[in-house]
Amino acid sequence: MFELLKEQPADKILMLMQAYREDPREQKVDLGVGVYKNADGKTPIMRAIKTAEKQLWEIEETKSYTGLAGDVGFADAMFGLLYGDTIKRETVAAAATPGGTGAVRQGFDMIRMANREARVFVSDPSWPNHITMLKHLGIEMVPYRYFDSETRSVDFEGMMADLGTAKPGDVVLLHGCCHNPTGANLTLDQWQAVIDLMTRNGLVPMVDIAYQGFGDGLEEDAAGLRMVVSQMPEALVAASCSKNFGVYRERTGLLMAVAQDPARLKVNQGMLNHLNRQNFSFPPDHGARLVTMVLNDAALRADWEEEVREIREGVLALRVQLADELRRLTNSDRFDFVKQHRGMFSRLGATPEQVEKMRVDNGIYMVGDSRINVAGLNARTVPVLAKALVDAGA
Ligand code: PLP
Ligand code: TYF
Repeated sequence: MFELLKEQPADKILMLMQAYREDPREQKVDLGVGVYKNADGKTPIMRAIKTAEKQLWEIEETKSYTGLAGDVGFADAMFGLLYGDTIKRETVAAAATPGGTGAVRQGFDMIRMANREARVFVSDPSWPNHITMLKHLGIEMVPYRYFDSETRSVDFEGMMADLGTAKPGDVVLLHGCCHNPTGANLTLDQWQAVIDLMTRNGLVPMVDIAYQGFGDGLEEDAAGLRMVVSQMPEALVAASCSKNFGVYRERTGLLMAVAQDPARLKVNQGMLNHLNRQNFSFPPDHGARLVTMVLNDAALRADWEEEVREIREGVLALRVQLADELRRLTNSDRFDFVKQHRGMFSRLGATPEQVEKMRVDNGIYMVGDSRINVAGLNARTVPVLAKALVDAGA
């Protein structure tokens, strides 16, 4: 049987991680995989998570199975974080999943079960796993223009034109905030225009939110999502806790089906439970429990919000430093977009050859499309990157 299998292409981002590890140079700089790193290059366990973990060790009495959808308390706590008081809890069916990836994957599964004809419109570019998972499931993917490589901001006209070709029942996949890989995001007016278009044409939104709190703030980063779920009759929402709670390896995420009509709740919840059961039965619980404890305890929550703020402001400061350094070196404002971008990533607009040159000459590792993880920089390496970019001719 195995001889029938073909080799699968590797994940480019994960391959880059491996190449970085194998590089013996001391001055190497890792701007690859989207993992937050502090100025020392470490990905620490967040303070509130560590405290919750100690508490959990004391109070946890069983490791028996949770429910198929995970602990309802996790969904309740995440509901508050994501939606505030913009929608009613009884409009949201939710199931814990292994990470945001699990949520996205099962969201796609649910689309396919509901409507075999539905196509999924995906931003060009997007997180590569969006595309590979759709392909894996045999769902037709339609790219929509998103990034203007000249201005390095959103090509909103192109986006609207492409979404205008979607048929009723097609799904529009949107990044909730901190677009991966570009760092370019919609304004609230643009969110509204997309919502109006989706409403007019009977399209179904799916929002993938993996970086809440890393852009402009916990509330600010959820604003577009909140507009979608409060105005549209239905939405799928995939949330990841990996980055904003720093629980990457615990695999903590949540898939939600939001429906204005509360009569949908029972069927939607049953469908989410069903999908969990088909794929892995019970979702992982440890990370979800820590997140729930942090969100529900006033002191832990305040400390967590403070640490998310420190992370966000640290990344923003690096953006400003990088843009300013590039302004100085190039005598132009053409890299100012770095300051406008939000979240962990920016697509710099260097060619694959220039990216390769920076890797070979300077030991700087970024994704081949010139996406950098800004959090991989520190005050010392910002000028190194800026100079390398200019030397490479970017
Ligand atoms: N969606 C986007 C856009 C992402 O960048 C990520 C990356 O980590 C995820 C989803 C899923 O993250 P995880 O499965 O680690 O929670
Ligand atoms: O885009 C990133 O770097 C993060 C982490 O298969 C990641 O989203 C990368 C690749 C992957 C899963 C997560």
